[in-house]
Amino acid sequence: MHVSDTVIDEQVVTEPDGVTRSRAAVAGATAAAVAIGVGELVSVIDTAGPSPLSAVGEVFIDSVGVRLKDLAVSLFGTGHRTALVISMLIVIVGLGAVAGLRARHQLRSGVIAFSVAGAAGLAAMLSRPDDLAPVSIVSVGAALAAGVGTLWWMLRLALSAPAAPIPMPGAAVAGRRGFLTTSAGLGAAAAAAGIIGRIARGGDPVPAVTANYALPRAARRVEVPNTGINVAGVSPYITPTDDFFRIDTALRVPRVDPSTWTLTIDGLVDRPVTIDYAELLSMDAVEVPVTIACVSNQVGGDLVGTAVWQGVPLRDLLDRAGVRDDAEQVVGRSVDRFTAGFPLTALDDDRTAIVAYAMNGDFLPALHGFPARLVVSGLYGYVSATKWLSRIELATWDGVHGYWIPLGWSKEAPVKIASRIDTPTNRVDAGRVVLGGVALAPSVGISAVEVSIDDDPWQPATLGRVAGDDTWVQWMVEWDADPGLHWVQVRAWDAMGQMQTEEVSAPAPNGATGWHRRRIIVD
Ligand SMILES: Nc1nc2c(c(=O)[nH]1)N[C@H]1C(S)=C(S)[C@@H](COP(=O)(O)O)O[C@H]1N2
Ligand SMILES: [Mo]
Repeated sequence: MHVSDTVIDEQVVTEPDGVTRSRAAVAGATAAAVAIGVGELVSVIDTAGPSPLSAVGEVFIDSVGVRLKDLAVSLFGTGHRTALVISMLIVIVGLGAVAGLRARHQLRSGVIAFSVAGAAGLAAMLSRPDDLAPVSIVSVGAALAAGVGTLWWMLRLALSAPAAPIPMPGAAVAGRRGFLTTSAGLGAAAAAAGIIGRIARGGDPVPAVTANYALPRAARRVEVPNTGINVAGVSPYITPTDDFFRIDTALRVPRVDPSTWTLTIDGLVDRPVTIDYAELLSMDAVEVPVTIACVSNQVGGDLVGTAVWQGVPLRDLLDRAGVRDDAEQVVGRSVDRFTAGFPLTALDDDRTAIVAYAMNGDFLPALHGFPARLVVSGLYGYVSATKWLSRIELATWDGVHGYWIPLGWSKEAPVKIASRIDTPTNRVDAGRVVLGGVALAPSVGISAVEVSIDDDPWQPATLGRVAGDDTWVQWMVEWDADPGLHWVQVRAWDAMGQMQTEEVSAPAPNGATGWHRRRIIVD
C-alpha cells in the first residue's frame, strides 16, 4: 500500500467516517480542552483583560443569573466560583465532544462548531468593552486555532492509528503514540496551561502597586479591647484578613492601579467631587473595628467577620459634594459594575460608615476591594459594602436599584440579630465544658446572650468587651456536661431590647433567622 500523507489528510479532512464515535468524541473533547488551555495561557499576557473562559463566565453570572435567580444566588452569592468554573469546563468539553461527533462525518461542521464557540467568547468580551485588553481578543483567535488544529490532528490520528489494518505512512507515528495517550497528554498540557494562567492571575498585586504610598495614621482610632474571652475555638474578636470571608460576583478580582484610580461623588449633589488615591489617603481618617455580614449567611454560618477598617467617614465626603434635599439613596458603584444602595437616613445615627482603604493595619487586599470600599455598620454587604469603589452616587430611592435587587433580594437590608455557637462543635469529654461563640447586632450592639441546654431554662452568657456597637461580641458559658447526647442552643438580645427571633427563615430575601443549635455528644 502506497498512500501518501496528502491522501490520508485528504481522507480525514473530507470524510473521517472511519473514526469510531467514541474516538471522535474524545478528539472533540480534547480539542475543546486545548482551546480553553491556550485561551487561558495567551490571555495572561495582559491580566487587565479577561480570558475567553472568564469572559463567558462573567456574562453568565450577570445575565443568566437573572433568570436562574435562586441557583445563581446559591452558586455565586456564596462565592462558589470554583463550582461555576468546573461546571463551565464540563459543559465546554462536553460540547467539544459533540463537535467531534459532528466532525466525524465532515470536518467542516466540527470547525463550524468551534467557531461558534469562539464567536460566543468574543461576543462575551465585546459586550463588556470597558475591561477588554487587545490580548483578550488575540486569545480567542489562538484558542480557536488551537482547538481546530487539535481536532484535525486527533481525527487524523484516530483514523490512522491502531485500528488501521495496514501500516501507512503517518500511521507509524500514530501507532507508536496511541490515540488515547495523545489525548491524555494534550489534556494534561491544557490543564497545565490553565493552571499557569490561574497562577499568573492570582497573587495579590496590592503590595507592589502600593510600594510608593505610606499608610497614613488615622486621626481618630478606636482601640481594640482585650475582650476577656479566651476560649479555644471561639472566633477571635478581630478576624485575621486571610480568614475573612469573601463574597462577590467577580470571577477575576479587579486589579486597580491606584495612580490612575479616582473616586467620584455625584448624582443629587450640589457640586460633584472627584478625588484621587493620594487625596483620599490625605483626608482625616478613622480606624475602627466594624463587623460586616453577608445576607447569604446561614444561621450559625461564617459569612461574617470583624476587621479594623481605616478610611474616611462617608459623611465627610458627602459634605464636600453637598447632598441635595431630594437625595434619598447612597449608591456605591464599583469598577466591576457592581452596585449597592442604601437609604441616606442610615447615616443619621452614629454608626460607622466609611470609605475604607485599609483593613487590619494594611492596605485593602485586592480580594477585599483595593483601593477603596464602603463599610457601613449594620447593613448587609450586598446593599452597602461596595468593593473596588469608583463612584458614590446620590439618588432617589427608586431612581437606582443595586445589583442584587432585581434578583429578588430586599432593597432595605439591615443586619438581623444573630448568634453562633463556635465551640464545642460536636464531641467533648464529660465534666467542665466551655461553650462559646459570637453574637451580632451591628450598629446597635448586643445587650445579652443566652444559652439553653436540652431545653433547660435559658441562662445568661458572659459577654466579652467590645470596641463599640459596630462589632459582634464574643460570649461564653460554663457547662457541667453529663455523658450522652445533648442539644445546645443560643439566642441574643440587641441593645434596644429586641430578642433574636426563633422563627426560621432562609437567607433570601433579607437575611436568615432562627436560633443556632448544635448537637453535642458528651463521652
Ligand atoms: N464590587 C463588589 N462589591 C461587593 C460585592 C460584589 O459582588 N462586588 N459583594 C458584596 C457583598 S454581597 C458582600 S457580603 C461584601 C463582602 O465583602 P468581603 O468580600 O470583603 O467580605 O462585599 C460586597 N461588595
Ligand atoms: Mo453578601
